[in-house]
Amino acid sequence: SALPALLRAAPKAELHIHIEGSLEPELIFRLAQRNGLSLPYASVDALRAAYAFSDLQSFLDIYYAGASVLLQEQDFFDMAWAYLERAAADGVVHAEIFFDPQTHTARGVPMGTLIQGLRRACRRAEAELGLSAVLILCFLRHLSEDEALATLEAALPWRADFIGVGLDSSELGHPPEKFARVFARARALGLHLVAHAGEEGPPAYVWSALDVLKVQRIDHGVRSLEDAALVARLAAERMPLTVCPLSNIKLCVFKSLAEHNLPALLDAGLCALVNSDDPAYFGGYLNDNLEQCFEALPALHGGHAWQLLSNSFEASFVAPERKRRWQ
Ligand code: ES4
Ligand code: ZN
Repeated sequence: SALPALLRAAPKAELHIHIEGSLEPELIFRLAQRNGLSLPYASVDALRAAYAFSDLQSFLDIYYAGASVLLQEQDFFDMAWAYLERAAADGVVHAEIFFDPQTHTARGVPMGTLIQGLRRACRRAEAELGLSAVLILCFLRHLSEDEALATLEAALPWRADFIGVGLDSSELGHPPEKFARVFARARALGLHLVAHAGEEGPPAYVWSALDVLKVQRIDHGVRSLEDAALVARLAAERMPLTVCPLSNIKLCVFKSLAEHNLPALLDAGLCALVNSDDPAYFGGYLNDNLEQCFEALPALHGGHAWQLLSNSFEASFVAPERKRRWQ
């Protein structure tokens, strides 16, 4: 059944979206042309045909290649603005947007160029779309902690332009504790803390994200259900899990949406919410994720829908009084 019009239009918060993962093939080609770059794909369709992934790493390889067309401030603005317009159409009234500075600074793009382009799109969304949008700086976990520390220091002139830090990229072999010092530094700076954990990695990575990094949300976290003591802790602390159903299917975390554990996460009393992760690569934006879940998972009912939307605001980093108005 189609997503009820009410749910489609209902206000919601999106808290797990990589802005580089919102770069649609059409925009990749347009930016490549604008910047005089040639792509190893003949057409938009040829590029999209390459979006067949077997795991997280096979996706990341093509995701970093796609992001390589971003050079000028305007490129970052155009990417973020396209996402924000699509999010607003899905009823998103608040977005906490991940960006990966190291992907761009490694190609010689100055930190200020990328942050200022993203910031301009966020400000325009507030003014023209009634959508509050804030930024979360993510460290690439396949790189060293020293590189993460240098990235945080390089971003400090724009400290007012991001509300927190996160941890993404290749999870297996790069446990949260590898980034203990940089998260402690971010915490001392008053930044919010989140980390990807329990997407491909084991429950132990969720434990160390909580205990060593002291994160306030877990991104993905779907493998937490393998560990009953962890589930009890997550429920007791109302620790949010930013679940990304279509992402999990495209990256083969679950075989099909019908086998996704979203109903079990909610029924365990966890503060789970639905997000799009990398919508240009995984086949849909926020309402597509919700719609396909409700279609494939008969265990989900109206109460779950309400819970997911309520959780999205509860888990956000907006001020408590604004949260109460939404919930
Ligand atoms: C990501 Cl799905 C996912 N997992 C980890 N890191 C990422 N970066 C962008 N998408
Ligand atoms: Zn993600």
